[in-house]
Amino acid sequence: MNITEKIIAAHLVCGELKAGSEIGLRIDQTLTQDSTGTMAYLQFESMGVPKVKTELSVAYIDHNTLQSGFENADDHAYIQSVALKHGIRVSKPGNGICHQVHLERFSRPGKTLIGSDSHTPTCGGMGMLAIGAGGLDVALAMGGAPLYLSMPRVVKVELKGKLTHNAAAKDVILEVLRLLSVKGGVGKVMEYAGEGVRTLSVPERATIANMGAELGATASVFPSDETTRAFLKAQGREEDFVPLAADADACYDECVTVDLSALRPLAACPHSPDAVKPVKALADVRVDQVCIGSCTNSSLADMLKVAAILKGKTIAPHVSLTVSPGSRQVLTMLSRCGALADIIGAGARVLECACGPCIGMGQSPKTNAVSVRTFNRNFYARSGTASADVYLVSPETAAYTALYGKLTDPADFPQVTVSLPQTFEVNDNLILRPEDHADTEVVRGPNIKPFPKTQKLTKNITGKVLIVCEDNITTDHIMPSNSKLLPYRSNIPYLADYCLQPVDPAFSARAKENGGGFIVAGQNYGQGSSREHAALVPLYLGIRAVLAVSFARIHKSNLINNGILPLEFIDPQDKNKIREGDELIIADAPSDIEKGDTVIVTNKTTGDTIVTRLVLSERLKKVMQAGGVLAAGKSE
Ligand code: MIC
Ligand code: SF4
Repeated sequence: MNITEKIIAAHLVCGELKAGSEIGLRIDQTLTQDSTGTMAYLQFESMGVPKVKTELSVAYIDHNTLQSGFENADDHAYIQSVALKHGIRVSKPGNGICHQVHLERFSRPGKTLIGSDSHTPTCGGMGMLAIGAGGLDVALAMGGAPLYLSMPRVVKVELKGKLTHNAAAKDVILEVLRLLSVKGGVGKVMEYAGEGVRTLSVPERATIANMGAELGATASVFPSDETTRAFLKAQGREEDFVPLAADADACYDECVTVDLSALRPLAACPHSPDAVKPVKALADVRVDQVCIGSCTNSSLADMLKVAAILKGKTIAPHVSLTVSPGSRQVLTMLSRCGALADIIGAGARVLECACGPCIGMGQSPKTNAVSVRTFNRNFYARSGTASADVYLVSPETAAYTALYGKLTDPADFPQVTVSLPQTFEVNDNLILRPEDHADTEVVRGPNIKPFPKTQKLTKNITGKVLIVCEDNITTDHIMPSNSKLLPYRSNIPYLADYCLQPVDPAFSARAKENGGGFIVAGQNYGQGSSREHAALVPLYLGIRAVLAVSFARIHKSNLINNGILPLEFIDPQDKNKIREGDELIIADAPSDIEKGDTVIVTNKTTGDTIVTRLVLSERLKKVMQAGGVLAAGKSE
């Protein structure tokens, strides 16, 4: 068996290890963060489970940390209280980004983790099967339910050789993105193997696993070896170590090879993580802003490299440089060893240990700016400035770029090497334990509104096509997030006015005028974030079905969980038979679903009949018929 199969086999509750068939997995650990957490906990509360049934559940507060009104602080107070009451640990704001802190303090080889954040696979760097999911799936797992998913295909990513020329872990995953694209990983687990794995530290492996999310992959997994043991030992948790490797004769569904020695620094160009070019080819691009941090590249090793490059120098006069260490552990150690002073000395603006600019929580660049970031997503408008061009690079490239004021290839400079400490400084005093807070009462501020009610699937679903979108629409398009909107993550009626705004600012008004309708889209609809809001807001606006050429995994299950039909064109050309404003009828979805894998849609305006695909397991058929997973649970 390969590693993926081993972990799945050890957690299998139902189904078989046959690619594409539905499996149920026992979930050992869960994590939530605050921007998806409020909804996840409202849903969890509605299930009436007194205490979580997982081995470990942690609620992180790391996204909505700009408190420019009462809303975010209200949400923090709600999350802290509801989590402690139900047996969940709380990582307070300031303690760090969920994925970085989870890697340091809680990740364990061979365990399963799901999180209400698409970058949960970061802990795959520790040999966990770590999967991003919608808040509702995480709520269900906290209540003891398995996570259901299609048995993924397993792709072996064979790493050869060793990184040189200041190429970094970030360049490895950018290379995989260049090879496979943002939809290349859908339905797959990327399993890393080969002699090159041994040359990578755990944080480097985590960087690669993190951006597997950008491939659309279900998860990314590394072996657990002596490097893993050393990292756990340095975190004071050697007892959590177990070795994990693929059998010598393990089989894989696909294979990709990356020669680390041949890699040179890369950059993802605007506006997609797979628009990858060599940094050298971009050397004339003048840069206004450089941002270093995010769950992809904010480890101690990343920050030490940045400090080594910046030491004794000054950033270019036209550049604004921000640095956000990934956790309080990283920040503390940077400050103790003096590296923080080198970063500050060069002119960096040091931000708190949180997601910050990665999710548009401040630091939006100026009009038409070029912003170079060590983050994982450069989707259109995500920085908060729609006219800005965002490039994604390694910390090494970012640091040199900040110094020279234009995209700068670190391969032209001496190799930067840093070594990880034998022991990390551990201080978990910002992680609250439920056993110490037994009498917590749930605090609910006025910003917290109930989540919208789903509808049972009915015959004769009719309505207008409200929008026809292109390929690769992200959840950042469907439900934009920035410092102005994130405070309303627990207020769906408010957010509804911004649905699909970057694609068409009139969409929401049109949906309201027509009392709902349909969305039509191309390939990979809903890629990116796990935010369930990208389903809850359309639900609130009366969207009953989305017709697309294909869907991203998490978004598709968020739609099903909330009773919205995700219908795939069997013939992608059928998309061209539908125009905005056309009237569609789905005459009998309940019996179409009962009978098989297709749903018939009629375009009343043109007279065309369009056969769409909807492949559902027996369990999901019940969910769809009932109008979502909570409704299905109640009707059992
Ligand atoms: C993101 O990187 O897009 C986020 C913000 O972390 C999201 C979660 C959210 O929208 O709250 C994600 O990746 O799932
Ligand atoms: Fe936070 Fe950015 Fe990572 Fe999402 S991708 S969890 S916003 S740091």
